[in-house]
Amino acid sequence: MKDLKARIEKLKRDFDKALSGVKDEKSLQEVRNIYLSRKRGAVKLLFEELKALKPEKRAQAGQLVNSLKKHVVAKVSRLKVKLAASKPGVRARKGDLTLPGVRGYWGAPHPVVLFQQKIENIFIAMGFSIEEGPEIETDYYNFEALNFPPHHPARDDWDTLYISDDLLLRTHTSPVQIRAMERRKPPIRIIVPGKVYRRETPDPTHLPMFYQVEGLAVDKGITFADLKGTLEHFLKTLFYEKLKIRFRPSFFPFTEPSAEVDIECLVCKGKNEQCRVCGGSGWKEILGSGMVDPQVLKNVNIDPEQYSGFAFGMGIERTAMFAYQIPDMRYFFENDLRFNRQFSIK
Ligand code: 2NM
Repeated sequence: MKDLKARIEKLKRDFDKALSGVKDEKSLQEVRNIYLSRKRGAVKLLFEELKALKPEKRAQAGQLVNSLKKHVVAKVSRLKVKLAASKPGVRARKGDLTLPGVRGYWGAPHPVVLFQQKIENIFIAMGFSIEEGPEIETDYYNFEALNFPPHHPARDDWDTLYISDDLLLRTHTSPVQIRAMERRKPPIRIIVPGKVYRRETPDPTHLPMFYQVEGLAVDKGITFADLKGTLEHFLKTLFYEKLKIRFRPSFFPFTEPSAEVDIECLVCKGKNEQCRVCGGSGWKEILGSGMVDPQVLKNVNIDPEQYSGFAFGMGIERTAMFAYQIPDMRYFFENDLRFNRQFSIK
């Protein structure tokens, strides 16, 4: 027994020495097998020897052999973990500070939102407030209150998407202005940004859904001069101070008189007869506008003998396309971040 104890102590020392020379998993496996191999490992051979001992000595001897087995198993598994953690590949991937960083996902504010905010801020500075309303409207708010009689051919100019006989997707944001005038007394100064819908096939200048900003001012003594001054200030602030502007007579069922507002073509300044943006005219139509028709005021119980108002409307994408030279309206809704990121920092 003394003899066995000494042999096992020596085996442990030999094992420790062999293990201290191990540098990789392969040599670790080799050292392990010398002791733990099922067929010819030292532990297995020692257990074989125990069979020859008398039963009363066998238990104690078994404990000695087991202590060798535990010693080897514990140290092998500890070294195995250590070797795996210090594999050269793992270290390089975790710790190579010369590699470029991983860039996080970063979105971008939508160009329509940015341009809408630009417009809003100019009107807020003039004392207007922002009004919103439903995108699903009734025939009354979208047409009738705005002085389109039922079955009037002027309705054909707005390619309406109907939900039922009476419900439709608003074709402009004017119904929100009707609702605002019903709810409150003049003075009213509001702008109404939002989505509108028309039955259109998408092409470079049309979409079935787009954004508009409309505006409305109603008070005692509002004249066409207020309309001109307000829109002139707005356009000169949005584009640049020396911008040339012209008002051209037009027609809308809900305004009388009505005017379309053109600005000088910023691309060719009227100097290119083949200009793709203005068609060579030197002018670009930007806004529709007019004095609110007395019948519209009557429809919302505002007395047209006491009050008058002006109103206007513009397409946000259309105007942003002109301002930034964007050739195709569909880019706004492709959700390509390479496009969206061009309109803000980062
Ligand atoms: C435009 C052009 C001209 C307009 C009129 C009204 C209302 F409700 F006051 F009658 N809202 N918006 C208007 C007038 C809109 O867009 C091209």
